[in-house]
Amino acid sequence: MNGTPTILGIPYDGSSSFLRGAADAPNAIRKALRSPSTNGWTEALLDTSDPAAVRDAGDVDFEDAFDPRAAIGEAVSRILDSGGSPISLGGDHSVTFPILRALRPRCPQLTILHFDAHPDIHDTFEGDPYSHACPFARIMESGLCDRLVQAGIRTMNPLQQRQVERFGVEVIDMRSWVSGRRPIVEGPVYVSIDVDGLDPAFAPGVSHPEPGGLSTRDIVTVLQSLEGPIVGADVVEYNPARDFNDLTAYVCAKLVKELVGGMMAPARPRPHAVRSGSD
Ligand SMILES: [Mn+2]
Repeated sequence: MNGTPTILGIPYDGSSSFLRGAADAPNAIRKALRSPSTNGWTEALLDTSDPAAVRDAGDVDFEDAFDPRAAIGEAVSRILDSGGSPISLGGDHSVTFPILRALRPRCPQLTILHFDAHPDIHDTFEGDPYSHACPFARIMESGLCDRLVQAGIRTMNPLQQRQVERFGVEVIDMRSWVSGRRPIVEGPVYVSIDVDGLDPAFAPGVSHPEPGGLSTRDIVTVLQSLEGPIVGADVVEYNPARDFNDLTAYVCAKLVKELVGGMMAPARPRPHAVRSGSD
């Protein structure tokens, strides 16, 4: 399954545990994507500004939504029904569970590649099983993927470590990242990027800054190495109220562009398999 890359704004931060603000991210990221300070081309020379190649489904409407997670699932299902693949702009990380609930029936084989400072796999957090600290517990207990690979983790605690072991999650924490371990993913993949997986030096505009993290280039390199297909993606937890000079908005836009590019050209050789012309 590989559809037309389709942007979906999810202006929802009602499950954030510390600060609100992520609901303002979708339009801030769109603005950076369209900014004349840069262009719409990926590094592999694919034009993400071509409206024939990339759609924008607008934002999930929460005004009349009785259940925000149902509204998110319905919006994702509409994209899938129309032959699209969703690239969701969060919103807090709680949105990933309803996205996957809508996506999984169409993807019998699925790996989730998850970049984050936090494992987000608490069974419940402050009494809320749908908190942004819990989406991967809900995803794993509902069988919404075959593999969950987490990278950038640097806030593990004993409670979440037990959950990781219970669900068989593959965790590449920052210590093992620095020693050279990288995600190895084959086949259909959903990419969930919590912007706080990046070091705050690269992405300061987040609610939970956690030093000692990934660089923008670290993530871009992994995205460009995915064989795909990329069946869906989200970029979550950007908080414009915490940003400086839109720096983090541009990081989000860069990641979105490379994700769109990955969807446009799913059958790419891994960079290490490309031989140089001088051989
Ligand atoms: Mn996080």
